[in-house]
Amino acid sequence: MKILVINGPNLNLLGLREPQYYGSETYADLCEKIHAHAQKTGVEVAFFQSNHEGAIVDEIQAAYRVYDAIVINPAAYTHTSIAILDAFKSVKIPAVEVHISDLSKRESFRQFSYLRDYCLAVIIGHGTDGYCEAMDLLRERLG
Ligand code: CA2
Repeated sequence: MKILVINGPNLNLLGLREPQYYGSETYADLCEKIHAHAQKTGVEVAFFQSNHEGAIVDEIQAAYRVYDAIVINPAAYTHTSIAILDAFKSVKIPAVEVHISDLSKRESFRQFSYLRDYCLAVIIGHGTDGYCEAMDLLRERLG
């Protein structure tokens, strides 16, 4: 099974600020953790991070017939992007949405997600472990 992990804007700076929400792991640590979990569970994994909405749309489109599933943390685009939702609706690749922080305890503008109804599941507030849980869920459902 081939899974693409997409991270949205500012997640390249993970570990540099707001440890109360995001912990102290860096983006490189996150990718290493996911890669190790993928190896242990026999999943092929690839990573994409961008600060640009269009680049994320391009990557989702390019994933068509290449990846079996996508794990995505759209970051701030969660709350704003119809374009990312439309890209998923076009390619119909199964996806799980992940958020590192517990959005239920944060600002009201973070309570809405354009993507959540498309996704098989949304994992919120489990820190970076949420990405591994998302991969397990996709393996169980689609594997
Ligand atoms: O909790 C999450 O994973 C979020 O998707 C993270 C986004 C935020 O806009 C969403 O509402 C919730 C923000 C990502 C910022 O990433 C950084 C984290 C630490 C240090 C620097 C950037």
